[in-house]
Amino acid sequence: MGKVALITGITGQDGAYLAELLLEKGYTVHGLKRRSSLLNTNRIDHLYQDPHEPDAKFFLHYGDLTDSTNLIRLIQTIQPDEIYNLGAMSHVHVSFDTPEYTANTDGLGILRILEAVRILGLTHKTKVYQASTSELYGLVQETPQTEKTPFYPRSPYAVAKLYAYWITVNYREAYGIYACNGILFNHESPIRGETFVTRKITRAVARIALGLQDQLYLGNLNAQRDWGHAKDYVEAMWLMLQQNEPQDFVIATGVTTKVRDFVRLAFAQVGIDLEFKGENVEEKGFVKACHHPDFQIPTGKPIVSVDPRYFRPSEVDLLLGNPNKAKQKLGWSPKYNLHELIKEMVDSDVKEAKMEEYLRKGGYRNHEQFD
Ligand code: NDP
Ligand code: GDR
Repeated sequence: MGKVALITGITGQDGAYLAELLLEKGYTVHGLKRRSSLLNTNRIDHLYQDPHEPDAKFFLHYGDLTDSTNLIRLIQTIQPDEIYNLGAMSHVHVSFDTPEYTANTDGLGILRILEAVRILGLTHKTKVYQASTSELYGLVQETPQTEKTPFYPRSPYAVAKLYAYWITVNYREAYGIYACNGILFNHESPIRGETFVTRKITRAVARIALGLQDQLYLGNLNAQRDWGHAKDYVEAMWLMLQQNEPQDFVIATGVTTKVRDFVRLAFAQVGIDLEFKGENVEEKGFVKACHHPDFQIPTGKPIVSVDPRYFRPSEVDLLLGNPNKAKQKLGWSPKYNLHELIKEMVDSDVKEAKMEEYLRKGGYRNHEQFD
């Protein structure tokens, strides 16, 4: 009999990659999905299996991390061997606008899961993974950051995740639950949410190259992040739950890059050389040269501008992880480097933008024109 896993946040970037990985490994995968007025399963539609089929291994359940009774009932019915708690209000900037909701979901969500495991007498059966984050380091006390670096969260999101981190440690120590924190640094992919900076950039690169958009507006170009590929990172989550003892691990590439350099590298992918001029809010990126035969953007044209609305009330300036413990104990190391990641993201967004261009050329504007 294969193992049974429950994934919260299955409709998100990591949930989709993890579900794919676990299905490949022969797991039966159950996912927690929020009810929404529009379909929110785009990232996992390719994994759908008809639940009427006798050998179906993929199931979705309505639920929410703010609803304890729902979580208890589902965990009782599913009796999972492993729970991956990936569900969260995961946007740092948005957490300043929705701090209480973020605390409830991102802080208390894992408490509800751990309590359900305890109440249902599953402490020795069910292993739990908590999606912790490099945002815990915030105002960094040490570089590179390791499992031992002190935390100093800088957003309602990070403060909520700090509670989640420690309640996971506490339930491990108090009740012997196999519970781990993966302290994951930023990880991206072609299915990254469109409002995180990497995807916002790669989408804009594609749309600007094809003439579908004029400008890209960004916030702090000087922030530095340790960016990896989500596919590599979900593998680390799985490895953490396959050890003899539960432990917490930093997962990172060990390379940090400025947002401004990510922008340059992404535009270079479509043959556009960018030059930055100005200071802070005046800052603009100008086209220095365009080498790609298919994309003709005039030299001197400003295509990137800083808009202070994207500045955060308190910022995390520099993140750089040291993944040595994961390398040694899990045998994990990233397969993708930043250049491969950016290439995959830009190529995928160029494909999407070409589809949009094709529809526009064919006269398509929106559904209303067919009413
Ligand atoms: P996404 O934003 O792509 O996905 C978040 C998921 O959580 C979605 O499925 C979302 O559902 C779901 N969700 C949101 N609120 C609730 C709720 N109240 N109840 C149940 N589900 C909810 O995030 P990622 O996949 O990028 O990240 C996965 C986890 O890892 C998150 O916890 C994030 O904080 C953490 N993390 C991410 C890192 C990264 O770089 N990606 C780095 C470190 C940690 P819906 O689709 O309906 O919105
Ligand atoms: P982050 O990711 O806050 O690190 O959280 P994000 O991509 O949102 O920001 C990274 C850095 O880029 C700067 N930035 C901008 N960010 C956004 N979103 N939009 C912009 O226009 C923009 N311009 C500059 C930000 O200020 C920041 O410094 C992500 C999330 O996935 C979290 O859930 C996860 O825990 C952490 O990564 C690790």
